[in-house]
Parts: sequence; structure tokens; C-alpha cells
Amino acid sequence: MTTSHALIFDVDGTLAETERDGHLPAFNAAFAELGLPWHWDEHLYGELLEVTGGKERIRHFAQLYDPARAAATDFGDLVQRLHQTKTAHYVRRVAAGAIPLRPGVAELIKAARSSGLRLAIATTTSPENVAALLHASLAPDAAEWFEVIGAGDVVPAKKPAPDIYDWVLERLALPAASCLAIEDSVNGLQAARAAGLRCLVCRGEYTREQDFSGAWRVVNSLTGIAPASLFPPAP
Ligand code: XBP
Ligand code: MG
Repeated sequence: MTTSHALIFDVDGTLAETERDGHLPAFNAAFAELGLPWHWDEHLYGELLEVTGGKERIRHFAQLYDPARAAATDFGDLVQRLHQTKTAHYVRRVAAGAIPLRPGVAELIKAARSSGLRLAIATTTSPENVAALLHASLAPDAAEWFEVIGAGDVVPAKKPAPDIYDWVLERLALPAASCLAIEDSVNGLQAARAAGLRCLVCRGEYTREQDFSGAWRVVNSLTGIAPASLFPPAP
């Protein structure tokens, strides 16, 4: 294997189970802090995850459950303030070490580095969330292990659109055929496939029942996966 191959990791649900124990309580803390009568439970959050991106998810929820507020002229400002507040809560939780990496993730990333694979991230979540998770849960300098980190609003259309993967591939200056995406959700799988990438799916707590047709491989854990097995020689 040479440096002409790269692993591109999703973050939420793939590196760590961030949704239920990280994002969900942070959204609820932001709603309370800004005095909104909203509270998301685990089940509702599972449904809202269909929409990627925190701001997009808040808008979607308000349109369904609080349409009068969603129609107000200052709704866009409210969404921005809610999302900034939510991000601050999320980063505090993660920086305190509240969210461990999923089993096998740290081992795979370290083995991939040692074997000369290039590493990148393609995620819908905000860059400060990625930095906090890598720093607290992988290593203080872990953000530097990833040559390209594509996150949040650097592209206008979030997963399942391919844009974030296209953005990362362009910066890696590699063809899609030389890379493998690692994802946990059908939205992530569709984004990777639409960018022409092979995709390894590691099912997560919110995505276990999703349809992963089109995935290169589907697993329940990244434990024991050798980097060399991810780039088999062409037949
Ligand atoms: C993850 C997301 C993210 C987080 C929230 O999707 O949709 O939006 O839930 O993060 P994926 P922000 O794993 O497919 O990238 O609030 O920072 O947007
Ligand atoms: Mg994900």
C-alpha cells in the first residue's frame, strides 16, 4: 500500500456514537437556554436524523411541530443563535471526555497511519465539534493526522448530497477509486456513492435497521479490521 490511497471517515455515528449522548442533549440544552418550549426525546431524534445538519434539523422540526414560529421573520436568526448555543454545549460535553470513540476506531486509524495510508474526514457536523472530539477522544494532536477535514458549511448541500466528498477528494487530489469512505448511515452511504466512492458501512445505534444496498461491506464494528484488507489488489 502506498500514499496514493486514502481512508475518508465520517464522524457522527462512525468515529463515535455522538448523536444520543452528545448532539441530542446539546440541542435540548440550547432550547432551554433560549427559553423555547421544545424538547426532543430519543425516539423523535431518531426520526429527525433523517435530516443532516443541526441547523437544517432545527428548521425541519420547527416546520413540522411549531409552524407559526418557523414562519416568523426572525426565525433565521433564532436558528443561528440556537445552533451556536448548541455547539457550545456539545463542545463542552465532548471536551470533558463524555463521548468515547467506537470500538476499533482508534486502532484502525493508528494502523492506517503506520501503513502509509492518507487520512481525511468528510462530515456534516461543525468543524469545532470535530476538533473537540479528535482532541479529547483520540489524541491531543489527532486533528493533524488528517490531511483534509471537510466539515459543516464548507459546502452548501449536506449529505446525502456528494458535495462534502467531492470537496475532500479535490483537496486530496486523488480519484475516488483510490479512496474508501467509512460511514454509519444511509445518508452518508448515498453521499459517498454519489461521489463515486466505495463505502464501508459500520452500523450504529441509530442506523442499524437502515438499507445499506450499494455498500462495499457492512459491519457492526471496526474492531480487527486491517488497513491492507480495505484496499485489496485489483483482480
Ligand atoms: C451528522 C449530522 C450532524 C450532527 C449535528 O451526519 O447530521 O448534523 O447531527 O451537527 P453525518 P451540527 O454523520 O452523516 O455527517 O449541529 O454541528 O450540524
Ligand atoms: Mg454519520
